[in-house]
Amino acid sequence: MRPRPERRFPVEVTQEQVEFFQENGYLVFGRITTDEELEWLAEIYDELFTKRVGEKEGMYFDLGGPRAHKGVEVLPQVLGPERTFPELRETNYFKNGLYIASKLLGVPQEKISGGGHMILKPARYGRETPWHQDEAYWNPAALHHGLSVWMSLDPATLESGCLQFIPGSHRSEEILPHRHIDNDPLVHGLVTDQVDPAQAVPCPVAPGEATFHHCRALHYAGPNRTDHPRRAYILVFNAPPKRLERPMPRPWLDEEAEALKRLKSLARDEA
Ligand SMILES: O=C(O)CCC(=O)C(=O)O
Repeated sequence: MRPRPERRFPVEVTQEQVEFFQENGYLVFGRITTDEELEWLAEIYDELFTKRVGEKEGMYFDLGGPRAHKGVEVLPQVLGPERTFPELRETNYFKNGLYIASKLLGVPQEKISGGGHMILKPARYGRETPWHQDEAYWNPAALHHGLSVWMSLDPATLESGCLQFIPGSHRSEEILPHRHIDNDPLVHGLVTDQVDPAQAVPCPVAPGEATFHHCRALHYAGPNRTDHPRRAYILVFNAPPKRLERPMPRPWLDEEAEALKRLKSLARDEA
């Protein structure tokens, strides 16, 4: 891999942007890195997906269901790309993302931990990412104060699957009930039915522009109906979570753990 381009791309955050995020649970920030860095990131991105890096350890899988489209993946995801490419933590994208996250969350950068994942919507058949709250995937024994930074390496439009948000949904007291995509507990992707899509605000972005969303904000991305892939690189930044005396129930996580256990014991019996 060629060396990381080093030119810095300084950003600032206005009080207006902080207030918009706190009120609405999302923010379209705009440009967050340089063209050179974007090109370099695209090479890394394509290598990770072509080689299906991390598949054996469960760090590469299809979020949209196992081989749902004629034997090919519809929503492949790479978790923790910085394990393979540690330089990803040195990028404008990562450093600016962390800086902006600290302003939006009102938490000093030193207290925030973060990492990345990548979701690819292949051209023409990339499946929708259904309505969900990110926190529904997370540890139920803690209260989370975090957000995601979402940057696309390609034009993200309504047709290719840009993010859409329900303004103010991050202020809900509870995590909404979720279920697994296709009601299959072995599909890692989650969906909630408690949403009014008429309230959705689509947020198209150009390559290298980013949106931010709170971990409880309801969001969605449509299928990719274009002839180009939609390559999203996402960073998740969290303040230290607060332990809860009574965990918030997340039965969908228990169902998934049970289904995986059953699958493993079946595989053992067959061996
Ligand atoms: O990229 C997508 O399709 C969905 C991304 C998402 O749900 C997230 O970043 O939380």
